[in-house]
Amino acid sequence: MRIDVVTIFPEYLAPLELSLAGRAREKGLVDIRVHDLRGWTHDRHRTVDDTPYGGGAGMVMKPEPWGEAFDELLAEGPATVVFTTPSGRPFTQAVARDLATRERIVFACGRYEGIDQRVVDEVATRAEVCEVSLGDYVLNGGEVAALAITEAVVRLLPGFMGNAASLVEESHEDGLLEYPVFTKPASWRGHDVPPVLLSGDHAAIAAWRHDQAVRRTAQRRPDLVAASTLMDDVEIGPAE
Ligand code: 6GU
Repeated sequence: MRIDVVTIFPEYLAPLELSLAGRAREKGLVDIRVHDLRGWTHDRHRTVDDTPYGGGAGMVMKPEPWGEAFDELLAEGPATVVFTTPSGRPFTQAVARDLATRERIVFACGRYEGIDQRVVDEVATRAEVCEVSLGDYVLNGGEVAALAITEAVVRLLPGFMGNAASLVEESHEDGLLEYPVFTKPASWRGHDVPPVLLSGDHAAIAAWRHDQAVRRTAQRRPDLVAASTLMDDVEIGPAE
């Protein structure tokens, strides 16, 4: 997979060189390229923003540098274009799984009050486009979202994870939050590991974990429970 990121803060994307995405890079699973939007400006001040038509607070990203950026990047081949914006569709594990199937993703990181809408509309005439939000809160720009989405997608690439089971058992892969986990010692500061986990009874452990996942999801994320198909015959009650 190839990932291009266009931003006015390329140094914000430095963590992609490290850890997770860095490992995938070394394995040759992903080719990540970060681009400075100002490289597609032509004025002395390398201007990327201007005042909004219709008035109002803040600045809007000008269309011309973005247009030239996409001309150059899309000339290198087709891509799915992700605009990171708080007014986008919520990013979920399902979106991550979809993006993980793509050959190439171009992230366009918005700043200020956003990018001139005509950029999104024009790019949509020549590429598959999605506007994606990390969640219902406001960040200063889409760079953190591009980082988060890249990390969620890259770890799903075939060959990234050693153990396939570890992917399936995670929070959100089955529509539930993950059950609580414990390690040694069995007793710590007066808190004991639930005895079933020491029982060696694998069926009982699996049943306990599923029940815990359902309870935790019901308490913290009732919105997920409503959507879950795994709720058959499970009663919701207090966790402890
Ligand atoms: Cl993608 N961008 C910005 N600026 N704020 C956000 C966001 C994105 N997702 C949630 N808040």
